[in-house]
Amino acid sequence: MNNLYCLLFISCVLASCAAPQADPPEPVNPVPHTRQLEWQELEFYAFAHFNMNTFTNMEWGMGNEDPALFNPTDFDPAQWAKVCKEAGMKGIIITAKHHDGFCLWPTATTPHSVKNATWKDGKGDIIKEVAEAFRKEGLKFGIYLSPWDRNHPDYGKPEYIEVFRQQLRELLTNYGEIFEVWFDGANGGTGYYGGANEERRVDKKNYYDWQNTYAIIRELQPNAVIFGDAGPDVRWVGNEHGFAYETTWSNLMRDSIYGGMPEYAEKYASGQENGTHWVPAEADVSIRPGWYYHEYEDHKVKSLPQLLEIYYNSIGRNSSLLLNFPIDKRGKIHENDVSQLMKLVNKIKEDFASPLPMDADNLSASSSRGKGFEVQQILNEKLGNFWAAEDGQTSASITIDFPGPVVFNRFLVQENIALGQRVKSFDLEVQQADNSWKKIASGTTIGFKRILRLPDTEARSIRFTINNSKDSPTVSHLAFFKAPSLLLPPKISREKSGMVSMEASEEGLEMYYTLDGSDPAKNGQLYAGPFQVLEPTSIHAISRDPQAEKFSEPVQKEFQLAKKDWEVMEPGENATQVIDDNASTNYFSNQDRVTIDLGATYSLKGFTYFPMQNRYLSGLIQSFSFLVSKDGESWTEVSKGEFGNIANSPIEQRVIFPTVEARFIRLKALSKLDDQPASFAEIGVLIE
Ligand code: FUL
Repeated sequence: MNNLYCLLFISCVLASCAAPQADPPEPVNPVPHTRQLEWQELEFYAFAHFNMNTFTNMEWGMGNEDPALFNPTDFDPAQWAKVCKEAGMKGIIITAKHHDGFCLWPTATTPHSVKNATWKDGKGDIIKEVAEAFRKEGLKFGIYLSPWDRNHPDYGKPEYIEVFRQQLRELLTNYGEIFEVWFDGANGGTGYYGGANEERRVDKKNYYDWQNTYAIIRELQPNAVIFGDAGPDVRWVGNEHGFAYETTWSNLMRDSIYGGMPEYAEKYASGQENGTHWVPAEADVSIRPGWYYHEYEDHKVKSLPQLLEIYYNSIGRNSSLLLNFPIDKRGKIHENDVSQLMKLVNKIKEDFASPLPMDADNLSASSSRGKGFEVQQILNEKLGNFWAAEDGQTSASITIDFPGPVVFNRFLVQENIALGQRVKSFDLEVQQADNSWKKIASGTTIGFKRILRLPDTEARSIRFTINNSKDSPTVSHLAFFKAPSLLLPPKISREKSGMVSMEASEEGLEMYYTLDGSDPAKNGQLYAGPFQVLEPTSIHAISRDPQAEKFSEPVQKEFQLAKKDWEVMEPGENATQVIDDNASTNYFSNQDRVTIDLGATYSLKGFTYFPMQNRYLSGLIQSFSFLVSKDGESWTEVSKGEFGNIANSPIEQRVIFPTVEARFIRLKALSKLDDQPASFAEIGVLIE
């Protein structure tokens, strides 16, 4: 062979071995910005509500609180950082200023700050200490800055916008790298406003001139994502339960939205297939009912099953999870919160501990665009290594064969979102003994991550089919797991008569309870049927699987005075529903009030109002007057105030007042969130 032939031969061999890398698919717009991609990988991070409300036992302060009240006794940001690190959370966002206007850093813009707190004689700076503690653990730091300021005299006037921007500049300049800036949609309403004590509504769309505020953030912290209802980078999930949607697009019609628009949750929160901008969802939820610390919620920290629902319905549905800790009056994350958080984290670890082993040789796809995008790429967890179907294919399937039968109950799949969110619907099938395929699940959107919880399912082969995609689909990762089952605690409910029932989550479980606060696993009485509880009582209960000899985690339920002898003195068909001890039934009052005869005289020290729990809310009470009477004729007002944040978080409201003897009570709505008759799911009283 002469030299020329030899050269030709060698290059032919090389060309056939090293098939060229295929081109990646064209992106489907909108696509994420680099800062959004980095943020998406964080997935799970903490929210800390710690501010004036911590010391006044409020959810929304009015703005007239004395700064001296801010006085944590054992402020310990290193503990917060340690807890978050252990839980695998990637950072924290802290309420630098909430609606009451109190600033956690010594701002030059207002005296309403830590400068005038008792804490550290006014020389402290919470923001600095938290930022440093988190950085020390290698965690990220973000800020919540409430646009609404019920303290500032200029709120509602153009001058305030400059104050707000100055506060932002201080926070973005003096505390190192900020990963997220959080703007609340709740703003405008009654407040102190420097002593004016009036209502100040603002034009939420135009008042804040957001574009120029965003420009400050881009200039000072170019890597920070900005959170708001309308993004611009990350959007609100539309509820405070921590749940995204079965169909959750990261695409949003961003220009149709502004922060705090009333129809946001219903119309926009799940994103839109044809959304013009990339604005992924973030699910924010508190580990307790309230955002701020209230001692009476120490035993209302969310249970493991509740936290698992949140995890799977947020991170498992193309959203990040921002889990809130109401920092306590010491300045620490409360022990009960830490314990529940770790139960969640350990269970999630367990759920994903054993992926079904998938062998590269046993994977096949109906279409692959070529080298670099083979189906084997799904084994790799890196977003940038992905399988892609050929151009023009808007449906395709991946089949996974196993050497023998396998059992799974979790399915996880991710798209390479850097090229846009594409998949519109998919199915999951398993091959049966007769070789036919059986559909076991279907879904719509995937996005960054979609997780399905399934019953234990046996398979030899599994087929994942994308039925419809905006363009040729991509999958960056796909996996199956067998999560251990979770024994759930009993459900406890009480009727008006005071009869308490317990319900097990599965057949064959035993249930044990105590009425004296002691451990039901040790001292519990076996539940044999309904029993009566008339006085304020705390019930502790567990389920037990007698076969496996395993206990569930305990559950605690607080009951106030039973409503057995109560009567509603207001007209209306459904009036009794306000005292049936069932928060899913409602009473609507055309008189905007409810009057109740308790049947006997009690020493009352407070009342509770459970707002309606329906999907679409109406007649929710915003500000109230609470009156009592001994004879049902002459009435005394014992409390007047507002139910802060009731629109976004319709949880049970609890109001304490100086103890008073009374037999009759009346709750009157002074203002409501709409013009509908006032609604009441439940009313309760707290007695001495
Ligand atoms: C809401 C606020 O009004 C709550 O108080 C809380 O800060 C929550 C995260 O956002 O809109």
